[in-house]
Amino acid sequence: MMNILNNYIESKLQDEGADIVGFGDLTALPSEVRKKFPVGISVAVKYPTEVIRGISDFPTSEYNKWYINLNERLDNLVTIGAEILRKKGYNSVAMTRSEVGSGESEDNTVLPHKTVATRAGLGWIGKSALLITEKYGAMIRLSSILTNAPLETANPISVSKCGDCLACAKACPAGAISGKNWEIGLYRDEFFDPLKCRKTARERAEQGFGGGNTICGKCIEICPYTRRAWQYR
Ligand code: B12
Ligand code: SF4
Ligand code: SF4
Repeated sequence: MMNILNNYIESKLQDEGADIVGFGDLTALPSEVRKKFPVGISVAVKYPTEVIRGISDFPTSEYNKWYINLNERLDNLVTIGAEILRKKGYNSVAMTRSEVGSGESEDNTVLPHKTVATRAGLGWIGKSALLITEKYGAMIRLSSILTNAPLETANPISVSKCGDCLACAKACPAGAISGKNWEIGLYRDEFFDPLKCRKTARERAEQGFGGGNTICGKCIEICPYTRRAWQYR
């Protein structure tokens, strides 16, 4: 049973265009990475199915447009959510792209959106290093809100449901995905190579639509959880 504030925030964010909203207990994480806030709200918006189907061979300009569009929508959504909470008298920070900043390198953030998402029960980290949701597979983009509001939190997800699947590892044109299963405590670089991915994603964006962005997305398109979602939506 969700409390009234959860329902209120969830429906407000859905009205504004969020496709999945979840509430996570962040207290297992060091206080400084979560800016001392106990709760993280994970917000996901989904790509249209045809846009993801369209990147089977190469990333397209349509995919690039949606990448830009969804990032803007997410920044707006979390800004609105944080504002609503502040009006209710709670502290909150919208983790927009400018607020997130970077961590010790350009491949790291202090509190990745995917960490908030697993805490909020949205999904698990796939062998691809992407968040995989039951509802839309990997064809989503994510953002987060940090708050001290008394929200009810979900059971975190700490176990992968990838099983024996190796579809993303086989399809990745960079060979960036080792095929090792994620579990809590397994650092990204132990199963995924961000440098290989970045280099190849740049090249493929160049080949696909003339470049200017680091996007590829084959690991989103090939995932059976993404493809399963195509059948229903
Ligand atoms: C840096 C970055 C990159 C780098 C590095 C990739 C990476 N996986 O880190 C590069 C340029 C290579 C890249 C590429 C891509 N990216 Co990128 N990227 C980011 C960014 C900005 C930061 C990620 C980060 O901090 N990584 C640091 C490492 C340590 O953490 P992590 O990879 O997030 O995941 C670990 C933690 O979440 C941890 N974890 C999970 N739960 C828990 C719980 C606890 C308690 C703990 C301790 C840890 C823990 O487990 C994971 C594995 O170790 C995020 C946006 C953001 N602000 O979060 C987007 C993001 C991860 N990217 C995204 C996407 C879609 C892509 C691309 C497909 C690009 C494209 N659009 O075509 C590719 C796919 C690469 C891939 N297979 O992962 C999406 C992922 C959506 C999803 N379904 O998961 C994000 C979330 C952007 C967004 N706003 O939606 N990206
Ligand atoms: S975005 Fe492309 S290069 Fe990067 S991991 Fe996914 S499939 Fe591989
Ligand atoms: S393609 Fe298979 S192994 Fe890769 S993330 Fe999806 S389910 Fe997991």
